[in-house]
Amino acid sequence: MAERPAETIYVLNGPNLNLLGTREPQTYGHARLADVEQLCAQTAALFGLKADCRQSNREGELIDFIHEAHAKNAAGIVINAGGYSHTSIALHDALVAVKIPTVEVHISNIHAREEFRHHSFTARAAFASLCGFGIDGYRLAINGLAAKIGVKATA
Ligand code: CA2
Repeated sequence: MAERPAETIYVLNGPNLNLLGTREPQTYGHARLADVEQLCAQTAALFGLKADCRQSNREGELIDFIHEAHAKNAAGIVINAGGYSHTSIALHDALVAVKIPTVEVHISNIHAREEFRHHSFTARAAFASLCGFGIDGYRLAINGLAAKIGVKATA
């Protein structure tokens, strides 16, 4: 019998996250963005899902990725919008508009940092939000997303 094609989750990383592992290791750790993307691909595969990982330093491009996720019928979104989390009503609106189950991730514990990081617009558009687990937050987010959409581990 023919297998169904793997469903895709979009993993979106925002501004400056391309610098992961190269600066501020005391806050963001030593792992690089490529490590995050590998972790996401491996975790998604445990559920028979595909992780389509994107990073952009531009707000509009992140919005385009969200629209693309909708157009391609993505099963879910994991988003770390970086600094835009705290400022972008436009990203919030895009996530609300597409109605795709979304988990917000922050590598650092934003609530233990400066006050301006305590509020997140993207968190309001997500069904769950994780912060402070380092890059393991992405693995936890995909596990939670799979549970939310009713996808069980295949292995
Ligand atoms: O903790 C997170 O994941 C953040 O989303 C990271 C954002 C920050 O603005 C948020 O408040 C919390 C910043 C990403 C900056 O990434 C860098 C990584 C390495 C070196 C320099 C910046």
